[in-house]
Amino acid sequence: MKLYGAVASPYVTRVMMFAAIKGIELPLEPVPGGGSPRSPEYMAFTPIAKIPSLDVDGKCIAESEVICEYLEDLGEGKSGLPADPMDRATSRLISRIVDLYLAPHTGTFFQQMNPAKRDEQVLASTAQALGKGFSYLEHYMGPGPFCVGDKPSLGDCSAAPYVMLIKKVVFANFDVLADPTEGEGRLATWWQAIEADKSCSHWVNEYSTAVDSFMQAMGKRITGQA
Ligand SMILES: N[C@@H](CCC(=O)N[C@@H](CS)C(=O)NCC(=O)O)C(=O)O
Repeated sequence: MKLYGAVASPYVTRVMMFAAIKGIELPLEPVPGGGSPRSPEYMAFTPIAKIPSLDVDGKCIAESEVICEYLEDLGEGKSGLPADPMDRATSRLISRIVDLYLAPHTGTFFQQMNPAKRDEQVLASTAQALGKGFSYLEHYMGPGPFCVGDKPSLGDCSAAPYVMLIKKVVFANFDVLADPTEGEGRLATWWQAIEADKSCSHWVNEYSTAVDSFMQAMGKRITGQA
């Protein structure tokens, strides 16, 4: 069993962090066919053509959340979901909120990165939508300090890389929304728990470094240096 992808993806990082909190080994390899998800070789394996995908004896499991659920179903290592059914649902819901209410807005901020081509109206409405996404996270998180209880679970693995991406793309470049992981609120205590947990912080930091390289390359493109 191996995971195809690169750590520059929040979805790949989600799965690697999930494997880490479970304490299971998961080799991460570049996608077959030269590293591009659009290579014919990779598209024959998964026509969805996105990373990550899990190779289980040549069979493909696509979609990061489904891969995490598969790893959980294998029954190896520690549980990556809480024991109580309501808590399990909450952890899964946090993951779903990330995909449905945070992730769709990040691309717009990338498009608005160049101040010369910025549309302030688009920026304001997207910031409002992103703020709503954060309020959903905050609403459904349990008392914590993690998303649900005192151990990291699926919801944390989905939210932490994405929040790191939003820190780098949105909070570092636009003055449209306050970072809710700073200060005293529930998302701040959650972020502190993520940073204090070795498995979570290891993968958040790996991802952070990868995003920095990407942002640097992107900055050069915007300023015409590359
Ligand atoms: N819903 C998918 C999203 C995966 C995804 O969007 N991956 C991006 C990288 S962050 C990708 O592979 N993009 C390649 C492309 O769009 O060509 C999941 O959870 O696995």
